[in-house]
This record gives sequence, C-alpha cells and structure tokens, in this order.
Amino acid sequence: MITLTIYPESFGEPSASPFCTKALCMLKATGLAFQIDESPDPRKAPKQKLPMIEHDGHIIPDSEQIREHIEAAADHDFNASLSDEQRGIADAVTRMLEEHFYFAVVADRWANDANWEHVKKAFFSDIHALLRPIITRSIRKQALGQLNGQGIGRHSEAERFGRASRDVLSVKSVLGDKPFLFGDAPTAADYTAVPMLRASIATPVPTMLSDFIRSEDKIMSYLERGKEALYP
Ligand SMILES: N[C@@H](CCC(=O)N[C@@H](CS)C(=O)NCC(=O)O)C(=O)O
Repeated sequence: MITLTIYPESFGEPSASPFCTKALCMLKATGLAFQIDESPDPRKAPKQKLPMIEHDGHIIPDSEQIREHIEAAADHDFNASLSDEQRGIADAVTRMLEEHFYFAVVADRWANDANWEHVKKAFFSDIHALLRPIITRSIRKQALGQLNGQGIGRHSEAERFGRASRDVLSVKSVLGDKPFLFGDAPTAADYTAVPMLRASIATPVPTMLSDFIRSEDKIMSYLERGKEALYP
C-alpha cells in the first residue's frame, strides 16, 4: 500500500499545492492502491516539501520522483504515446510551469496582501489563535525570502504578469485545438499543467494573472476538461 502525504484541499482544489494535486491525480491514473494522509506541515518530509509517498518502507519526495516511482511500480508510462520530440517539449513545458510559473502563483498568494489574508485563514486556521499571528508572520517572511532568492519576488506584479502570461500563451500554443497537450488523451505534462494553471485562478482575490487566464477561453475549457479527466 502507498501512503501519499499532501496538504489539505483548499480554494476548491484537492490540495493547496498543485504538486500534491499532480501526485494525487497521477497515482489515481496508475490504478495503484493508495491512501491519503493530509498534513499541513512539511517539516518531517525529506526535503521539507510536499508531496511525498511512503511505499513498502521507502519514502519518496518530489512529484517528479513520485512519478518515476509509480510509473515503474505500475508499469505505466504516462508518455507512452509521445515521440521523442514531444517528450522533449513535454519536459520543457513541465519545467517552465513547475520552476517558473509556480513562483508567480506563490507570489500572487503570499506577497499580495489581499490574497494573503485568505491564505492565512485557509492554511493556518488550525494554529492556536494566540500563536497564529507570530507563526504566520514568520512563515510568510520565509516564503517571501524564498521568492526573493528564486528571483521572481524582485519583480513588480506587472513584471511578473508579463513573464507568467507568456508561459500561459506557450501552453496555449502547444495545446492548439487538441483536447490535451499532446492529443486526445492526457499525458504527463497535463498532470502538471492542469493543477498548476487551476491553482493560479483559485486565488480568492483576482490578480492580473488570474484575470488573464479567465479571459482565455481555450485555456479555461482545457482546465474544465482536465479537472473532469484527471481529478478524483
Ligand atoms: N519539486 C517539488 C516541489 C514541491 C513544493 O514546492 N511544495 C511546496 C508546496 S506547493 C512546499 O511543500 N513548500 C513548503 C516550503 O517550501 O516550506 C515537487 O515537484 O514536488
């Protein structure tokens, strides 16, 4: 049995984290038996990040490593139908969304004062009321420090939007008129793209990025279709 540890659902998504939603949807697609352990606290995870899985005594962190592990365990290749060229594009799209676009979403949630009020309530309401202000201030400071270190935190919202909206347009170009990124059926990159783009419009207070995505009909229908096909 596999145990998948993820952050609890929030803002209408199965998990607060698009990486956790990705791992959850991939596990479901392989047909492997698994149970979910919801945790708000990543500190016990090997990389202090979620998701992670525990399988027969082995702990595997990181959604990409989880993907490799479950593909081997279930003898299931998410990209079986893809050519080498498509696999290259799929990996590039995945990296763009997970290592660049994701940080724009985090900034919209954690650096935007109006959204931060909702994030605080959604993620940290279990913390005792007396300690909550001190703990949430420190967690926010740490998150903003990470954004600054990564680099995206040094941009204004408009500059961030310029970069992140181009990522969305790249996804739209790869999608074209197909139901999923590489054809009629979802492949690995869809398991990143759908939760990641959905996370960016799930922020309760609209941002330049969420308004832009909501105005893109092709992307919005892709996200509806993706939710239907991939989500539990
Ligand atoms: N590369 C990792 C990224 C996972 C990740 O960034 N998780 C975030 C939530 S979206 C996290 O747990 N952050 C906790 C922290 O940075 O303290 C993956 O693919 O799983």
